[in-house]
Amino acid sequence: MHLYDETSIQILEGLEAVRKRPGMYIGSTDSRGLHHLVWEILDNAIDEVLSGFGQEINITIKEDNSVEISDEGRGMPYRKHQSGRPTTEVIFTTLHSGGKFSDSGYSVSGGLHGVGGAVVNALSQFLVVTVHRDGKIFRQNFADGGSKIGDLEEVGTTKKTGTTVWFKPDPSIFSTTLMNYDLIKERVRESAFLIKGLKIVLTDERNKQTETFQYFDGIKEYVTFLNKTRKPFDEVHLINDKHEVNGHKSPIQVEIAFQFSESYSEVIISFVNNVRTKDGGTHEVGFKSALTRAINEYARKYNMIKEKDDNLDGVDIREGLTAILSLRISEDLLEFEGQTKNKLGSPDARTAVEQIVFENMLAYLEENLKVANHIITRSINAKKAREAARRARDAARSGKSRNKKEVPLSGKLTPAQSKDKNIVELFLVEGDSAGGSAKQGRNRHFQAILPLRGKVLNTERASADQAMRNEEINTIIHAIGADFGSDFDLSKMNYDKVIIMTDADTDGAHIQVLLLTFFLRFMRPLIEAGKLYIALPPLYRISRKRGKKEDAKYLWTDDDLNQVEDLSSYRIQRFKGLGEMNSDQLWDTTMNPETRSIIQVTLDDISEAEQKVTTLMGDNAQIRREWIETNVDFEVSDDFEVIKEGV
Ligand code: TSJ
Repeated sequence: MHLYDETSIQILEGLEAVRKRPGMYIGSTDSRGLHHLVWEILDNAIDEVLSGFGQEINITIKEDNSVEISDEGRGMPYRKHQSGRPTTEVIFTTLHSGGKFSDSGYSVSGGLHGVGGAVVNALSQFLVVTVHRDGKIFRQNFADGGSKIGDLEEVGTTKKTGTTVWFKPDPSIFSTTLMNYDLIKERVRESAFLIKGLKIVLTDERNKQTETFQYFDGIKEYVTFLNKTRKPFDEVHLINDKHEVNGHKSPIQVEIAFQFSESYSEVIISFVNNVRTKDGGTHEVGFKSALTRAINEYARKYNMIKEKDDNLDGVDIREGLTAILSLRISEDLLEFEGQTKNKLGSPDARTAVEQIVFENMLAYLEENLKVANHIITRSINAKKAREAARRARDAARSGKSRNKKEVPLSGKLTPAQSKDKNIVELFLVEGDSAGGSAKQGRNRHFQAILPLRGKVLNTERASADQAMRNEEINTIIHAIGADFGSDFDLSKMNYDKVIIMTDADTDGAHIQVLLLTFFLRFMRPLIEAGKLYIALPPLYRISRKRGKKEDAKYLWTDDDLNQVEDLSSYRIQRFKGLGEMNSDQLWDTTMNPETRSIIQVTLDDISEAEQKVTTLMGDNAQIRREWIETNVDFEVSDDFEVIKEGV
């Protein structure tokens, strides 16, 4: 009995540690951390599918923002563990049950290696696990951070097998407990693309919607999906091969789907063992280098580039490329790099991808001469355009150009007094009149204003050269001062923050998207460094007399307005645009770092952002109109995180 007590104390301490420092286990306690709980449970269910048991997973977001995830696998083991307690209970109450989940050689989907259940339990208001196994149904309940409500109980009989976990994140831990359907949907769709045949049914009981994700063509369909709004000039091509590594049991499995389109953007998304490698790594390097080598070899063979000419550059070849890389690598060959470990470091992955892609690509080009010629013609043009843009830029820099088109017509910029790159902010402001208010309202010491006239160029459908010649774009590039495209140099930026400030209406949303498209394509590192923001001007000002004083409030949404008590006693002012605010109001609500709210644009999910941007910016005006009409409240968009400053 003494032993048992000791173990149970240890266990309590284990979960207590998670509650004391949730950040250590799930990164943060904001919306991102909240969804981490969902990923943990989902990854466990997916692992069971990958082990070969069950093909279907159900996820339900309930009305109270609790989440239920179930699989049709073997059902968690429930018999007595060596500690004397049911294995199920051990899984949800100890942090040291990791390891025994994986026995396949390949480490499967990410996560906390088997301690996910306990971590989620520790951070939940309640958790219920139900196991269908051996013809019986077992259930156990936990509450308030993983405390046992009772023992594992047999609650019925069944013909099915599988595991169901229902949990509700603890509101005393998380700053928000609102489940984001779109975010979960993106993740679910990604998993369904990566694991052929896996069926995931996602239900949201808050607004009664259900969507099913299942792709029998895997990453091939992923590419088709990403290129939905682009104009591909060939079928999706699939490479699927193994590469043996000396002295290692399991080969590296390389699966790549790609397609070229008439778009100018390059989209490469990579995964290792079904986990996204957001920062790329050796597999992407191998892919790019093989592609560049194969195209150049082919182009020389058919005299599309002359003997004396330089090779085509990788960046030019990849214009219009959409590619998904999915590798399976055994644990012993896995290396990750970087602060967030999102970058693959394994040297063998580079060799494997490079060899497989080079051979496959050469054969592909020889068999598809028309496509090959088109890719090469396009990259020759891209190279010319890039060189022309560079010449124009250099000329503009040295002030030698006499060509009006090539001169940056800036001069509209109202600079800040300070030149301190660590504090200065650049506001990109819609329209001259709002620009005027912003100039008046700003803190001139550290805030610069650049008014933008009319619509910004749609850079999804423009070449780098065209973009460069566009006056607004050119002015932005010059103001930021860090060049653009492959020459972009974050350390040269003149500003600490670039803040997009538009009216809170449809046109404003459109301008935001156009600017996001531009930054995504030409200054991505600026976004990655967290330096791009969207200002949130309020929609309403309400005020009433209190004796001699005026009692005034700003409101950001219609919901806020409807929640005001005794609204009829207020005077309500609706701001149709930034220009309707006086400079003090603009400063207080939108520009003053102490009191404003701004959105930091993050690239949590590049594929999602990219998809959105192409959908919005591609040729399909209908889709764009629909999207904007349903998303006029742009600030609640999923891939952008709202940062409340001050207040
Ligand atoms: F995260 C979690 F632990 F809470 C969780 C685990 C959540 C969900 C929705 C599913 C699962 C889960 C675990 N599904 N399936 C399993 N499988 C096992 O734990 C299992 C089953 C059978 C055997 C066996 O050897 O018979 C071994 C294991 C590890």
